[in-house]
This record gives sequence, C-alpha cells and structure tokens, in this order.
Amino acid sequence: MSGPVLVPILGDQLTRTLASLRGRNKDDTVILMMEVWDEATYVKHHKQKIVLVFSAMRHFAEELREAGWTVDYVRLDDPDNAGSFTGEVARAIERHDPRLVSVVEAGEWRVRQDMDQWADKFACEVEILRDDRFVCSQAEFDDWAKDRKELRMEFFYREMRRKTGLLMDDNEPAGGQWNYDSENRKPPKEGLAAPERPKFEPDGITREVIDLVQSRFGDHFGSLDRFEWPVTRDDAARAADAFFAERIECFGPYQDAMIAGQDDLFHSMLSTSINLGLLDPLELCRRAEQAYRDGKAPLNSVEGFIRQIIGWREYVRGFYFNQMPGLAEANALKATRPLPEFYWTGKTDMACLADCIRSTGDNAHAHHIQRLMVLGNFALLAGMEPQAVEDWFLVVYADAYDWVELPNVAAMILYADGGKLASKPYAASGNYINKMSNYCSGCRYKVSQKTGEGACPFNPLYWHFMARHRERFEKNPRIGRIYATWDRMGETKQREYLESAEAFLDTLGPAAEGWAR
Ligand code: FAD
Ligand code: DLZ
Ligand code: SF4
Repeated sequence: MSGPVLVPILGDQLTRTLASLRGRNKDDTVILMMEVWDEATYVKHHKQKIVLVFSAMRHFAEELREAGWTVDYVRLDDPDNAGSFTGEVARAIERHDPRLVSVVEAGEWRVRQDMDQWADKFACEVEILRDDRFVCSQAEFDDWAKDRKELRMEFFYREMRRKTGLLMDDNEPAGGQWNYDSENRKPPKEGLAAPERPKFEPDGITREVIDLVQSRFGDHFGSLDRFEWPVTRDDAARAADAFFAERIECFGPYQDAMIAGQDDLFHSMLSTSINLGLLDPLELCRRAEQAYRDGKAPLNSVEGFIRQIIGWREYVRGFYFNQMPGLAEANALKATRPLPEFYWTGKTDMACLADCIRSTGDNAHAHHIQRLMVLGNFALLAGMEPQAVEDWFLVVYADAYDWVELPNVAAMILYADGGKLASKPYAASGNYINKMSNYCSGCRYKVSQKTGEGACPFNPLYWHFMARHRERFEKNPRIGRIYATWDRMGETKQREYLESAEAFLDTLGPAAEGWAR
C-alpha cells in the first residue's frame, strides 16, 4: 500500500514530541483527532473537564496545522461521527487508505483493550507505541514490582531519582536525605495567603466549546460559571512560570494545609496541563531542581514537588497497569455504603466537606490533602462502596483519568487493594483536620467533642472504622498500637463511640441515581 501514515492522537496526548509524531514526514502523515460521545459519557464528567479536553484538542489541532501538519479533526456534532475511537479510526481508514496506523498506547485500561483489537479489525498495519512521556515503562515497573511482597512508593521513587539524576550529587541524594516531608507539614498560620495564580479567560474556541457543553452535557455535575484552565501549551507554560516564580517556595511547607475559600494555596495547579500532555513532567522537575541549585527555592519544597511527579505520579501509573483489571473491582474492606447525596450537592453541615465539595463543583479541582484527608478519609471511615467513590472522583476532577484516579482512590484512600500500595490506611479523626485547616472554627460540629449530638462526626467514625477492622489492622506495625488506646477506654466509652458513629451513619441518605453514569 502506498497511502499515508494515519496517526490518531487522543485527548490526553496533546504533545508535539509524541512518539507517533517523532521522525514522521509531514507530507506523508494524516493526524486524526476525534471528539467522540463514548469518551464524553463513559462517566458524566464535570462540565469543565469536557470543555478543557475539547478546547485543548481544538487548539492543539490548530497549532499542528500552523506547523504544517495535515489534521483530520472530527467534531462531536459531525453528523457521521461514529461515537467511538474504534469507529472513527475505521472511518478514517476508509477516507485516507493509510499504509500504517501509528498510535501511542492509551492511558486508560478500557481504551487500551479496544486499541489492542485494532490490528485484527483493520485491513492495514497497526503499530502501538509506548508512551515515553512517562519516565518508567510498564516493563520496568513490572520488573521492579515482581519479587516484592509490598510495593512502596518511597523505594520506587529512589530508583526514579537515580534513573533521572534529579537532585542527585555523585549518586547521593542532594542534601543527604531522600525525603524532606518532616519539614513539609506546617499548619496554616493566621493570615496565610498565596499569590493569585494566573487565570485564563476563554477565547473564541473555548467559548464555542462552552456553548456545546452547556447544550449537550448540561445535566453533568459542576459549574461552568468560571472556566480558567490553560488550554494551550503557551498558557500552560505561563501557569508553570507563575508557579516557579511565586509559589514554589511555600509549596513544600504548606502542602498539607487547608484554608476555607482558598482553593489553590501554594499548589502548582498544573495537573490538568501535565495530564493532557501540554507540559512535560520531567522538564518541570528539571526546572524545580534548577530553582534549588540557583538558590531560588528551598530543597524541601523542590524535593516535595519532584517526589509528587517522578514518585507518586509514575508510581500510581505503574501500579495501575500492574494491578488491572482486578484493581477496578477490589474491595478488601468489604465496604458497601452508597455514596451520600451530599457528595454531589455539598449540602452538609460538616464545614470541611462542604468547602471541598464547593471547590470541586466551582473549579473541577480540589487539592491533594482535601482529596485525601477530607473527602477520601470520610469515604474510608464511613465504609463507602469503592466503585461508587471511584466513579465520583473520576467524574468531578478536571485532571481525572482512570490510570491516576483509580489507584489514588481504590488503593490510597480506601485501602480496597488490601494494602498493596500503602502500608496503612489514611484514617484520621477530626483532630487532624483541625490541626491542618481553619475549617473547624466555622463548623456546627465541635471538633473537641468526641461523642454524642454535636460531636465532630470524624471522631466517632474513626473509632468505628478501627474497631470494625481490628482483625486486619491490629498487627499492622504502623497503626496496630492504636488498639491499646481503644482497650484502655473501657466498655462504656467504647459503646458511646460506636453508638454515636452509627447514629450519624443512619442520617446519610444515598445519592439519587444518575449523577455519575
Ligand atoms: P501539586 O500539589 O502541585 O503537585 C504537583 C504534581 O504532582 C501534580 O500536578 C500531579 O501531576 C502530581 N501528583 C501529586 N500527587 C499525586 C498523586 N497522588 N498521584 C499522581 N500524581 C500526583 N491527580 C490527578 O492528576 N488526577 C486524578 O484523577 C487524581 N485523583 C486523585 C484522587 C485522590 C483520592 C487523591 C488523594 C489524589 C488524586 N490525585 C489525582 C493526585 C493529586 O491530588 C492531584 O494531582 C493534585 O491535587 C493536582 O493539583 P496540582 O497540580 O496543584 O498538584
Ligand atoms: C476525557 C476525554 C473526553 C471527555 N473526550 C475525549 C474525546 O472526545 N476525544 C478524545 O480523544 N479524548 C477524550 N478524552 C480523553 C480520553 O478519555 C483519553 O484520551 C483516553 O481515555 C485515554 O485512554
Ligand atoms: Fe470537619 Fe469535624 Fe472540623 Fe466540622 S468539626 S470542619 S466536621 S473536622
């Protein structure tokens, strides 16, 4: 065959140096980009996420055309749109009669399963290339994981530091330690405020997509009142510039802090751009390291940022493919409670949850510690069914893709994998939230009250959780000793905790159908 090479580029592959584009001849290549119904609706994504992906795709297509590439772009409202990646690639093969389909492996298991069928389905050669925007290949991760009883991010991270040379001085970690987390747990002090991050006004392309999403996905969760995400490589670069100039210094110390109404604090807010492919994660890490080497940012902040990216981000991706498809069904703690309605409406008297859910609806974002220690911690303690919680996290965040959301939710917050990813459950009482935020001072519940009407619900729920999973956690070296405290309380106090928790759990109504799927 003498036709061109067809290069399908998916919505989270918006990278000019993508493996399927490198070394290609522009005269001999047709790039295919597809807005498809299946991707927009496999869960009912937050409206901002659909706007983000479609707008970034449309901008990327323009950028490619300006650079001289031929782009065949299929819009959602194209009357012949087949509605799926496989259907659209099939139609494009008819249009272009390519000699080869060259595609980068999909990030999500579900899509990868379909893609693996393409070679059999289509009457032309198909090559699926490794996504080398990640430092660690799947073969490398599987090899690292294969003889280990427990997978721990910290050891994986050290391998990635050695592999990339990031923050390494002659084979030793810069500053003499691998991890500076102990310096990174500062509570928010009175009056703490972060500089405003740059906001990106919607341009004509984004406004057109906003109209499309309002009309086709108007019943999806979340607000479109403000849409401020970067949708181009240039804008994403500006967002990164502002982070390195203004916020990285405090990023480390206040990484775990929460302040009502301050939705971003010192976080980078770069996950949407990294996950779309607009920013190169390794380049960001090198910039962070340079800031440290130039004396412009402290080591604890820089190491913390780099660990999130070449540590956690790479680790959860390797873990996802290593554990799929079982991870999606995992429920080691046999949790069955339906997701309560207030996760969608934000209508709860718990000030911490209300603020995190408000930010989630307004911005399609909540920062890490809000996801982990408020929204996640509550779901864990209340024993919510993993698949319902996973759907929620996949729906509500603009940076959510199955490969990164599922391990964080199933394994990190819900312990549904039985402890393969994390050595202990991230369970905490109201004390932790009170220490790390200013939420409790504005809450109808009293964080200092342990049981009874008006007590912070996290307090009895914490003990209810620990008591009902005693058999599993008693021997855990990291939390087992908590049971000595429980035993010392005596039966009356224990009963008060358990009854308070149950009375509270009885008030949680299940969510109405139809929010997530
Ligand atoms: P920063 O705090 O500035 O961190 C810098 C970068 O590190 C992030 O942009 C991100 O790329 C990376 N990172 C940090 N933590 C993690 C992590 N645990 N896993 C993977 N990458 C990480 N992140 C997503 O990108 N998509 C998700 O769907 C997602 N779901 C999550 C669900 C739960 C329950 C939890 C606890 C965490 C989840 N995270 C997810 C990780 C993290 O919360 C977000 O990456 C972060 O809040 C994004 O904001 P930021 O860019 O300001 O991050
Ligand atoms: C998230 C998303 C959405 C909402 N829509 C599309 C789309 O129409 N076309 C597309 O190429 N990608 C979309 N995406 C991102 C994909 O879901 C993502 O690329 C795959 O799931 C990765 O396996
Ligand atoms: Fe959250 Fe409890 Fe504090 Fe209220 S008192 S904000 S429920 S931790």
